Amino acid sequence: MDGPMRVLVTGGSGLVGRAIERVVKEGEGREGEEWIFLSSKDANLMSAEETRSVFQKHRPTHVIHLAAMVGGLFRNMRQNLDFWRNNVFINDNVLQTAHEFGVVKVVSCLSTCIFPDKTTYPIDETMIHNGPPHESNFGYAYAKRMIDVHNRACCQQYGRRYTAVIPTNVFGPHDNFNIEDGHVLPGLIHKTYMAKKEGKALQVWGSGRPLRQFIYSLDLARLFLWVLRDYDEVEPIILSVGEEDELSIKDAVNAVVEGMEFKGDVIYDTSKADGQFKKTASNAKLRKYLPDFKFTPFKAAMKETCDWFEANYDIARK
Ligand code: NAP
Ligand code: GFB
Repeated sequence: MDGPMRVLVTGGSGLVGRAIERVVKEGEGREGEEWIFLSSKDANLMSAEETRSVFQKHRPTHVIHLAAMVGGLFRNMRQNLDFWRNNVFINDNVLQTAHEFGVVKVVSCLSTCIFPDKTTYPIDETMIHNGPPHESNFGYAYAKRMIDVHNRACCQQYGRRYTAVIPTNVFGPHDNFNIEDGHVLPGLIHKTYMAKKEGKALQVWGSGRPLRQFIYSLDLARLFLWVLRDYDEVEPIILSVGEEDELSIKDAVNAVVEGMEFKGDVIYDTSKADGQFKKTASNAKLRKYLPDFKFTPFKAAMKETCDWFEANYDIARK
């Protein structure tokens, strides 16, 4: 990329946005780059008018588009229509407005949970549209898939080189630790914190058997900067640890128990849903580009996240 970049990060106040802000501030930012991190208070991106005015104000050359209605399995099961509509509005406003304001590049976000439920493994980037997603989050999944459709259509009609990344489950500081709406790791960390405080057992939802790959938010942030600067395909790229790093939910529970130094009982409530059993994704495409990228070891990342939550309990989203 030549010339100074003025990067607008939508969803800048969230889990991934805060991680990008930290790595930029701690040295990954470059001379002449300007970074603007938005929250919904700066603009409700479901409104075309508010989207235009925030683009008018900042005149970005590049956009990292993170803003979305986001949630764990249980919130998705409750609100498939909201996840569909809200994310379609946000995504169309941001991508269309970026094009109209001449933004050079937009990097948007899909997710490994949007792939077909009935599929062969490992999943790779070519399989996004090869069948319906899992029933639990089809609203969110289809809305995310439309980003890829939008990027391909905008490239064909206007030559725009807008692209998207496909992160696996993300965790880290500044996550949404709300037990009902959040993802599994922040939910378990919050529940373990309460169980310790109240001297009660830790209630895990589901059987603990499903399998997941988890990426630390700070590792994802470093990969986002590489995609923004050096990844030139319109085709999306999976950003995930390898298949060999896949864990069961039970393994994740044990890591949370260790990270929180919890000594109480752990109970599995199998009346609660398990969701997708697995969504094993290949990171071979990423490894082709970055064979030497080092992920933070899971237990170290978990310890940092647990320590962050305990130190920031009062201000954490929960
Ligand atoms: P998050 O912590 O829930 O943050 C969501 C961000 O979007 C916040 O900054 C929020 O602003 C903003 N936002 C939500 N609705 C908005 C609206 N109507 N107008 C403007 N801004 C709005 O989410 P995250 O986990 O960082 O996810 C970031 C991206 O990664 C999303 O696109 C998500 O789909 C994707 N992703 C996440 C995961 C994961 O496991 N977390 C996995 C794969 C992909 P406020 O702070 O003001 O509410
Ligand atoms: O992160 P999570 O909610 O979403 O993980 P998914 C759900 C898995 O963790 C299920 C188990 O197997 C749950 O039974 N689990 C155990 C818990 N205890 C808990 C708990 O306290 N809270 C939660 N939330 N789960 C999501 C998609 O799927 O993946 C979203 O629905 C999003 O759209 C996200 O893309 C990345 O990994 O199942």
